[in-house]
Amino acid sequence: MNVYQIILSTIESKGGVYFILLDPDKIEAATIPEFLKVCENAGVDGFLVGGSLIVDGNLEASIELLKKHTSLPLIIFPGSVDQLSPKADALLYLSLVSGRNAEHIIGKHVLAAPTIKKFNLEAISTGYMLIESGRQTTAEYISGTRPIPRNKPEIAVSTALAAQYLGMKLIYLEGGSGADNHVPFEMINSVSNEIDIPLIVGGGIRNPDVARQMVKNGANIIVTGNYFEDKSNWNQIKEFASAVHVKLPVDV
Ligand code: 1GP
Repeated sequence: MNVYQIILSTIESKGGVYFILLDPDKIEAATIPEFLKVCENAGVDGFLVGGSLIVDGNLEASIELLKKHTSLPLIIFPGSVDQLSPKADALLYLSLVSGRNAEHIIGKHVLAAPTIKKFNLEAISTGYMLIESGRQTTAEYISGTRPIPRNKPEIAVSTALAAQYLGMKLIYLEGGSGADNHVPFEMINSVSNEIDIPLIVGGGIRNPDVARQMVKNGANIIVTGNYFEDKSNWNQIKEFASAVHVKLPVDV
């Protein structure tokens, strides 16, 4: 099974997929083995690795380290064309369909394509949509695009449908890392009611109840990042995973 098939079958069997996003700038090699063990025991389904801006971290070394300590899927969540590695299991091939900056819709993809081919990386085409979440986020600033207004679910629905009709395999509603406000439930509901491909939601999720509400409103994949950079929160990883796995009994 490739990673996309694993995602589809996990949605089917557990009712939702729970991914944790790891930022190579924040990865501490010393704590990774313990962190990954906690994640595996808690039922986390895989990891996204990458970020809009990597300052000090080395993506390749981070993936190598993570691979040593987990067999869960490792998926690159690229912030730029140099965030590619043959050691990852797949790549979210993000097209920033909420924006009107051609570089982030198709330009960077042309530059990355030969390397993806050479690495034989599974590229999962993803309609990536920034949703207004309070303050300007790194992804907005770096991409030079404006997010979809949070009170305009109809724009989000039309954008997601357009991405689906263009053949994309996932839709990602992104509030942005550390967002003040997560993507509104109403928008998740409206988008998921109209599309036929899996829906990922991330950004500013700091509470398992919010994650569950998102899944109940139609999100299929939930991503959290920042929250587990603080070790004192690790004891909640299981709660998050259980909240997303709506088809499994809560104590599993
Ligand atoms: C993934 O950018 C998010 O979609 C991660 O956001 O760090 O706020 O969880 P947080």
